[in-house]
Amino acid sequence: MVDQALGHIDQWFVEQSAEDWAPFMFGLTAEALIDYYHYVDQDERIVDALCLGADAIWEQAWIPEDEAFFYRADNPDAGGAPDLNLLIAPVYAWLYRQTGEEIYRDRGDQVFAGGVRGAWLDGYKQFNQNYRWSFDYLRWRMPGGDANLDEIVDCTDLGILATNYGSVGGLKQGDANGDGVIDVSDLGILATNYQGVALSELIPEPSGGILLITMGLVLLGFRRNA
Ligand SMILES: [Ca+2]
Ligand SMILES: [Ca+2]
Repeated sequence: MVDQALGHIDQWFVEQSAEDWAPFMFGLTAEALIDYYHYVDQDERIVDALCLGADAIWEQAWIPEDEAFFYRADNPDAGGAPDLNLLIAPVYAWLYRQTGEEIYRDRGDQVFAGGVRGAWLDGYKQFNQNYRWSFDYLRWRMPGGDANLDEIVDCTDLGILATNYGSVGGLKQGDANGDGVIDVSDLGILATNYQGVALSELIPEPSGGILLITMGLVLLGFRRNA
């Protein structure tokens, strides 16, 4: 089944032997492959194929003025279909977490925003299409501070942030807010999301979380500015 799903992506975007592909078909295929990656086997072909497909639908099917992809490749002039954006946005958020490439984060944000703004939700089908997978978009997009992408914000991430503190870098270097610099703002975000619980809820003083994390940096041997 995995080989068949990867074969579909190949037929759509490499061999280009199937003219009736659609961005939502890629989204559904990607969802199945991501589930396989998480629950069965971390097959690296999946990340490569989804990067290829996400790049291809962005280049061939994204209509900026509609904030949506077209519906089907055999009728590309029908305009954007924002009802389907939220079947596709999670792919970009997942690729951002896997690769650290900010272009996937930024494209995913545009796809998600276009879906939220433009989707018609009155029909059962359209409503379900919008909400069946889009919560994973938020889950993969939001937890700042998870530098090693294991979906937990913990001391490993703190160590990565400490190593890169004061440097330029991306998600995988500890840049939690996406401004390209690893600094105290990222430390605050990491503290807020630490182990999925805001440290401020565990420690009485308002600044206790930051204080504890700062002590952690010292313990980890952070000496860059010393
Ligand atoms: Ca982590
Ligand atoms: Ca930052």
